[in-house]
Amino acid sequence: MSVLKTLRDRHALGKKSIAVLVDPDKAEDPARLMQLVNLASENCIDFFFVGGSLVTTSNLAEVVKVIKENVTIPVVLFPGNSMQVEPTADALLFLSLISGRNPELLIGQHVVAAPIIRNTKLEVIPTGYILINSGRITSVAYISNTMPIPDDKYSLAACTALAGEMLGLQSIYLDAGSGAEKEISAKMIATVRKSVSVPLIVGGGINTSQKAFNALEAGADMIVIGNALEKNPNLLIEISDKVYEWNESIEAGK
Ligand code: 1GP
Repeated sequence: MSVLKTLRDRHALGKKSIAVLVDPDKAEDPARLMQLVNLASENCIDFFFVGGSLVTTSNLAEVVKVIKENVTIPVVLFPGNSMQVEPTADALLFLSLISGRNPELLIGQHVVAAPIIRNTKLEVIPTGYILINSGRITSVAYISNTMPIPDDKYSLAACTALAGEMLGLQSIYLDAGSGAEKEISAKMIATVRKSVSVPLIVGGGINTSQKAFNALEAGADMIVIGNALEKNPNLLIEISDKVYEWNESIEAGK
């Protein structure tokens, strides 16, 4: 099943999805990784995202292998650069960092990665990646050498997303950056949501079930949770309950 088709179908119905982000650098303890994989499976999490802005280990393939050997949840690569192409995953967010003006991350890395990706079976999901300021310099802002969009410049973010959609990008990922102090505001999510019709992914700093719910209610089709689960894996149970209730209410209203 295509990841993008799943997202589009759910978007059309108003249904929501959850992705658990695994940073290969933080997944070196096999027991903890298995705990997270099992928890995700028990709570019907929709996708695993795997990647990071800076991956210093060679653990990427191993993380994908552990997930794929144990559960059927699709694994979507969330690469920080062209080196993070792992053919055993299911799909890859082909990210263009459209909030920035670094040509390497708008098209440069893509040129390098494209012929490698073509020789895999990875589903390629062209995605407009938009960084929103979260109150401090995140790893992704630093590594990407780009300036995030100020968190009160709603129209700037909306026009950036719209331009991305007009360029043919098939989803938009609004990110405050991993471990962000401030999650992306409901107003920012709602404004961007109104500007595009493609699926909207939102992540960065979502560390309570209320924040997750707020993002979904504001218009996120999928929320991405990473950092918070390192401290409190059980948060996933609360968040998946919220998403389950949301999706059930859609079913009931049919
Ligand atoms: C980061 O959106 C992801 O790119 C997830 O962020 O680790 O803060 O949940 P967190």
